[in-house]
Amino acid sequence: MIAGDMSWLEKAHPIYYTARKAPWGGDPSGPTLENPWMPAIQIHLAEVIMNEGCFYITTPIYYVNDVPHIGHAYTTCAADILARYFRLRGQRVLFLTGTDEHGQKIVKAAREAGLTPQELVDRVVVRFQELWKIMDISHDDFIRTTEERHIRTVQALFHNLSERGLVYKGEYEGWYCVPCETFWPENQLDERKVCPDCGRSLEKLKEDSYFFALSKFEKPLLEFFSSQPDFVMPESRYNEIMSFIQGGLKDQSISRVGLNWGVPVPGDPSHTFYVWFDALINYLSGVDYVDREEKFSDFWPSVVHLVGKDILRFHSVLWPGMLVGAGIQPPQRVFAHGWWTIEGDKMSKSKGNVVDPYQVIDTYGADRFRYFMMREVTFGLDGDYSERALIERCNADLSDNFGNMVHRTLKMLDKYRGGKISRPVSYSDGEWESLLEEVIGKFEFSMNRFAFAQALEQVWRLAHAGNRYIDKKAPWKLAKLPDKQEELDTVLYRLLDCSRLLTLFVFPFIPRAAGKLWEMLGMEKLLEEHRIPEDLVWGKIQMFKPREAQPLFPRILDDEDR
Ligand code: ME8
Repeated sequence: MIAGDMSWLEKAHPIYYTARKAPWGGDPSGPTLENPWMPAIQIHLAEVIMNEGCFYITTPIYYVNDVPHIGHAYTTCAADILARYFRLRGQRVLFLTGTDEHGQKIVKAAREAGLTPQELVDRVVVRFQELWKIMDISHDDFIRTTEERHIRTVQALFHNLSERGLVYKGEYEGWYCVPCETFWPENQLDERKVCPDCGRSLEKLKEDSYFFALSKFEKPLLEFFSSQPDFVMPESRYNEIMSFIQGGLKDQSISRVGLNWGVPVPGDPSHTFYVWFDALINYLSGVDYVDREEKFSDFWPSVVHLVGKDILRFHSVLWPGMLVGAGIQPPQRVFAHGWWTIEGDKMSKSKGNVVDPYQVIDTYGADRFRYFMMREVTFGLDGDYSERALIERCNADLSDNFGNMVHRTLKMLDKYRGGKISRPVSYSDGEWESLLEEVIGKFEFSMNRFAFAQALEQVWRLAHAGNRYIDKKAPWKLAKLPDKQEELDTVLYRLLDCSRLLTLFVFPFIPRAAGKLWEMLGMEKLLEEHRIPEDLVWGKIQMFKPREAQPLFPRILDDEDR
């Protein structure tokens, strides 16, 4: 396939533009990030398309010049939630994360630490891998760019592009930011010649380089963008990238000389690949592009990349350009999330305000950390991190609403029924049924758009309803009245059933607490073996034999409470 030929497009993205109503019957014309229930044609475009039930989700591969921070934890947590969610839906999921281990930045950090680059990356990679363990991240694979399988893939892709006449040797002159590993064109700089991203001084470099003919892909990429309005999400980012491409694309330098910490260019070992060319290809290494046709053809068509907004351009311009050039279809979606500031300030080492995920988890637990990041901020917008906000959010939602409802339910079951209860004969209830139906519709819709905060808002409507129901029905009063025993059974069973449904909904977000709750509910099958939406129906607990109820999220006392 050559640039200009768009036949792959139709094959890769079958037409799914048929107008369709929102699942709960609302008007589907125009959701915004802030208000996803508003109208838009995007609604039906925003569904994740599965290829044969496969879903491939990736995080950026993180630089190992330093230890992980909240930004890394954020993207990885979001990817984990999607992976768990789609697994619950019975899909085959491939969830890839990893580390970006080449380039000048690593060499510099190693030098400063008195280590070789290999020693440095071997040490720091462990910090990432351990963090994912304690955060309950369920990735299927972890890729390091120093691995042989990756090096082979980079070289294969280069070979592929060369064969198609899309690579040439020239001379590169530009302003380079070492910490950001980015070249800046003169026209984007002012006279100070500092990096527009990080503000640090740039170095002027002039050297031989291989180039990828990205400029040839201006038109194909614009056509692709027009045909895929949800290729880049959120919408504001899509527009930003579209106008960037409309501004014209330049060929991209893809190799460096004099830097041996990188993947060698085949046939010209004085060159190593530019770290971004190298890094992006990790997503192909993760599906064994070179060796395993089947894995690639199963998973690649449904690949979704989650990235921070700062690296969106690489993922939505250079990367699809490289792929189209090599005859590979572009990803299904690139979603750019916002940045965390810390108590209103930009997070930086020099300010000493970098949030250490290890510390947060140590103090509050992985579930609270995960929950806070996903609920506090609409995915796609910037957010502010503070311990106070985390405490308030977790106390309100996890302790006072969810935890309270479930705990009260289990305690009452124990007290009034010795922990055992059967499904009542007459159980159907229109109000509960329509509430659940609406929650499922909006939850699934939000999850498809990666609107995690909105998905959780929906789930909590069930917990609220449960709490209100307890207050209204006052089981402690029913317990005292002999003619109300049947009603008490129904109330308790409803609450128990509601706790089961809540557990299924929240499992992707707070897997540890959900697992514990599942056991407390006495459910026989493992949580992971249940399926949504099939099991999201009332009345699926047959006979309840509970374990002892433990509070899931004891309130955190903050300074004001003490
Ligand atoms: O960019 N808030 O790696 P990286 C939210 N190796 N996200 C943040 C953040 C913040 N304050 N700070 C950083 C790289 N991030 C490349 C990726 S992929 C082929 C190569 C996010 O370790 C940032 O937006 O610098 C990015 O998505 C991620 O951390 C990786 O950062």
